[in-house]
Amino acid sequence: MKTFIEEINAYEPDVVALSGFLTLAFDSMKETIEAFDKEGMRSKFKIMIGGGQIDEAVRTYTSADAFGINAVEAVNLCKIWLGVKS
Ligand code: B12
Repeated sequence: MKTFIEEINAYEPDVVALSGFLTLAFDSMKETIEAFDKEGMRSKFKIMIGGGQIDEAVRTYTSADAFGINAVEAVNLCKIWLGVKS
């Protein structure tokens, strides 16, 4: 979590993507996003999540902005968020 916050402060990304393959990852994704909130940085970037076990219910649970099922969707979400998709 600390590493995420340090790297986000260093790189100031438009999008942060979290990948989780185990159901165990749901809680750490939620806690990571809550930590962004506590740091006052949550509104500075969009958050997408993905991985085999991730669906809309997990997106709601973690408060991510979106989830994607594969790398193509990840790129499409970035294009929409950055306004480069027609
Ligand atoms: C390889 C693998 C491992 C390897 C991992 C090697 C490594 N260094 O990464 C090893 C052998 C270490 C492993 C260990 C374990 N594994 Co394992 N593993 C897998 C396996 C076979 C493939 C996962 C993988 O890498 N896929 C390749 C990626 C590229 O494909 P993908 O997951 O489909 O990802 C795509 C999408 O999900 C999406 N996506 C992924 N991330 C993101 C992110 C964003 C933002 C977006 C938009 C999209 C996106 O895009 C990708 C490309 O299309 C899966 C089964 C499966 N078929 O998924 C089980 C699986 C993930 N493992 C599982 C389990 C249980 C474990 C262990 C707990 C087993 C144990 N008892 O020790 C440990 C946990 C280790 C740990 N601490 O994390 C379970 C998880 C079940 C669950 N409910 O949580 C699975 C689902 C197998 C199963 N059916 O039971 N595992």
